[in-house]
Amino acid sequence: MGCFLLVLLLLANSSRADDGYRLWLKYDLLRDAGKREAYARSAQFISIQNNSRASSDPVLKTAAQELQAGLQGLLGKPVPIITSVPNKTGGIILTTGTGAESQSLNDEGYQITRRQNNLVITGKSSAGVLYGAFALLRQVQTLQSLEGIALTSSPKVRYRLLNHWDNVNGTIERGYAGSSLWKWYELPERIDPRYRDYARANASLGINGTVVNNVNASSRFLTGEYLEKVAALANVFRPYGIRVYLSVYFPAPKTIGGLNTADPLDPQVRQWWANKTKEIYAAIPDFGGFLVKANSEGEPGPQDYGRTHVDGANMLAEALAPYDGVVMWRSFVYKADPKGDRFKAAYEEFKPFDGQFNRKVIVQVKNGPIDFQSREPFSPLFGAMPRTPLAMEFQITQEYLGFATHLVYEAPLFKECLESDTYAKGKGSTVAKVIDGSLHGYPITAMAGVANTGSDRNWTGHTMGQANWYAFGRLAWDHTLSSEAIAREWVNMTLTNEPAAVSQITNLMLRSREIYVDYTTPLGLHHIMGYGIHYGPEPWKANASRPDWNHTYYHRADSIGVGFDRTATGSNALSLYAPDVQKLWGNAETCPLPYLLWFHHVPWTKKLSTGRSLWDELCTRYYTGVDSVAWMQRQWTQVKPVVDPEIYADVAGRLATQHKEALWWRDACVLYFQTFSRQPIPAPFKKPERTLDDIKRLVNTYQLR
Ligand code: BDP
Repeated sequence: MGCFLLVLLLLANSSRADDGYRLWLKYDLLRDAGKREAYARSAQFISIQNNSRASSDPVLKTAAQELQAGLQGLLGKPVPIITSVPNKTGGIILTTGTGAESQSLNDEGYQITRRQNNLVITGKSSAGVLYGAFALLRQVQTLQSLEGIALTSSPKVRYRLLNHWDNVNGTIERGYAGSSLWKWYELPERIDPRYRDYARANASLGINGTVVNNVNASSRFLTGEYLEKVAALANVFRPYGIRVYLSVYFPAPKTIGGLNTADPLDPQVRQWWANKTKEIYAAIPDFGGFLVKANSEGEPGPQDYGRTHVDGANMLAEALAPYDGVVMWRSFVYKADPKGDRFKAAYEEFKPFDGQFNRKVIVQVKNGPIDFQSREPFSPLFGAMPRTPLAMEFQITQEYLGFATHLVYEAPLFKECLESDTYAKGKGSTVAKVIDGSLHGYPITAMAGVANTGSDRNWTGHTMGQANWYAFGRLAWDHTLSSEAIAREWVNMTLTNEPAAVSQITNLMLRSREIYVDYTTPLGLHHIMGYGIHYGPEPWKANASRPDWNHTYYHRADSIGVGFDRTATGSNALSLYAPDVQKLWGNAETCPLPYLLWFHHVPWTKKLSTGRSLWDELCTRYYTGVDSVAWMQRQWTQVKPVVDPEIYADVAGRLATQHKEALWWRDACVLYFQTFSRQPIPAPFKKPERTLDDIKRLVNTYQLR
C-alpha cells in the first residue's frame, strides 16, 4: 500500500515537470474549485453565430477550437461547440459583424460583453474574434472575473510582425535557442506539428505576420522550390490570421533570374520582379510582402547601380501594386567613415527621401541609432519623416543582452523608446504616436520584433526569454500597456498564480534590464561587447577592419574622461533631434545619467548629480550591478516552492551563469577604464582579484574561431 502511494506521489510529481513547450498557453486545471465553477457557469457551450459565411471561416473555427481546448483544460469539464443557439444561455457566442456593437472597433479589434446571460465575442473580422477568444482565455488564466465583463480592444498598429533571421541551412543569425523552427529539408511534404503551435502562440498575442527568413537573405527563398515550402507554412499559419513575408536578396534577378543586372530602373529587372511577385501570389494568395536590407553591412542594393533606396523600394512596391502586400525597407545603414558618426548615418541617408516613397512602402527603423544596445536614445528618424510611414524594429533575441543565459525582461526597454518624446509636433509627440500613425496620419503602421525563437524545447533557450516574445506581441497590439501589467500576466499564465510569488517574480523582471545595463554599459556606455559574437565584454577592441567596429570608437576613453561628444563641439549628432530634445540631452550638467556618455565626453573627476565623481559612479554601477544579480538569484530561490521544478532549475542555472559573467563584465570594464582614469576602486568595493590581462585572456577565448 505504502509502495502504491509512493508510486502515485512520484507520478503526480513527474506530471508537474514542465519543459516550457506550452509557453503561456498551458491551460492546466485551475486549482481553486470555486473559481472553476464560477467560470464554468459562463462557459457551458461555445457557439459560432449562425450565418453562412461564418460557419466555414477557418479563423472563426480556430477561435472556437482554441477556446474549447483552453476552457476544458482550465475548468476540467467538457465545453461543447454547438452549431446553433436555440435561446440557450450560459455560453459563449462568437460573432462577426459590422453592427452598432462593433462600431468602435478597427478591422482586427474585438469586444467581449454579456448579452442575455451569454458572453459575446464580437469582431469586425474573424481575426478580431480570434483575438477576443484569446483575450477571454487570458482573463481566466489570470483569474479575472467574467461577471459584468466589458472589454473592447483594437490593435494600435496594423502590421505586427516577427522577423526571423533564419537561414536556408537551418541556422539562425543571432539565434540562441537552437536551430531554425523551419525544417526546410522536410517541407513541403512533412509539416512539423510545431508550426501550428508557433502560430497559436503568436495569434494569442495578436501577431499577424511573420518574415520567415534572414534579412541577410538568400535568393534561394525566391525559387520555385522554396516558394512551395513557404506556401506550406502559410497554409498552417492562415487559420491563425498570420501572413507570411519574405526577406529578399536585392540582386535576385541576377542570381536566380539570369539577368545581368539588378538595376531597379532597368525595365527587364522590373518585369522580373513583377513576374516573381505574381508567382508568389499564385502560391500564397495572402502573401504579406517583402522585407529588404539593402546597401547595409555589405549587402547589395540599388546604390550598386547608382540608384537610391527610393528607387529600390518603389520598384518592389510597384511589383506588389496588384496585391495586398507591402515593402518594408530597412534604414539600418552606416558607412566606414572614421571621421563620421554612425549615429547619424540612417538619418542622413533617409531623411532627404521623406515623401518620395511609394504608398506601399514602410521604412523599418531600429529603435536606436546604433544597434540594439541595452540602452539607446530613440532613433532621430522618429518624428523626422512625417510623410513616410516608419515601422519600429525591436530586437527580441538577446544579441546584445546576454544571449539566452542572462535574464533581461525587455518590456521596459521597448517602453522607454516608445514613450520617448520626439517633440516633432510639440510636447507629447511620442515615438509610439509616430509608430501608431496618430502623429503624422501614416496610412500604414507596423511594428517588427527580431524573434528569439528556435528549436529548443522551450522555444527561447532561457525560459524567461518567453516573456520577451510575449511582451513584444502585447506591446505591438497595445503600446499603452505597462511593463508591469504585461509581466504579471505572463507570470500568471506561465509560472504561477500564487500572488506573493507573482509579485516577487514581476519585480525581479522589472528590475532586470537596469541591472544588466549596470554591470555591462552603465551611464550611457555602448557597443563595448565581445567583437563579432557580441557576447561578454571587450571594451579594448581597437584593431577591427572598420573604424566603426572598434569599441574605442564608441567610448573614446582617454586620460581626461570617457564618452562620445555628440554635441556641437563633437559630432553634433544631437542636432538631428528637435530643439527640446537637444535641450534635454545637450548639457552635460543636466543630461539624465542613463544617456550621459551617449552624448558627452565627461571628465573622470566630474561630480555627478549622485554626489560621486564619474569614475566612482561608474565603479559603483558595475559593482552594484553584480550584487543585484546575486539578489535576483536569492529572489528566485524563494519562489522555488510554487514554480515547476524543471523551470525552476533551468532559470536557477542560468542565473548562476549570469552572475559569473556579470563579474567578467565588471572586472573587464573597471580594470580597463582604470588604465585611463588612474584612480583606485572606491570604497567599500574591493579591487578585482584578477588582472586586466587575466580577464582579457579569459574573454578573448570567446573570440577564437
Ligand atoms: C546586427 C547583427 C547582424 C544583423 C544586423 C542587421 O549583428 O547580424 O545582420 O544587425 O540588423 O546587430 O541587419
